[in-house]
Amino acid sequence: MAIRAIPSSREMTVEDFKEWLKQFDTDRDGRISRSELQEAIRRRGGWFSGLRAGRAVRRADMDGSGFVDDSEVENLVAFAQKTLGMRITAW
Ligand SMILES: [Ca+2]
Repeated sequence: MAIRAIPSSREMTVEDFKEWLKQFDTDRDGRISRSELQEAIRRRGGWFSGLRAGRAVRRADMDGSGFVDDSEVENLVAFAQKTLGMRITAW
């Protein structure tokens, strides 16, 4: 599976962000687990990815399932902007 590189100088939309994150849904259950998010952070060159991934999943996970499902992905946008330095626009 090829991971699409995100040019850091370019802004991405929330849809782009979802597409990017979907690449890390390795078990293809349509949800992002802590370990899947950890891999995404690692690809971005983030530090303390395990800790950050766990915290981010907990914060985004509104229904307490332990996963970030499709409707909760938007809750990761602020995290990605702040922690991963991604520039994400509303549309
Ligand atoms: Ca998954």
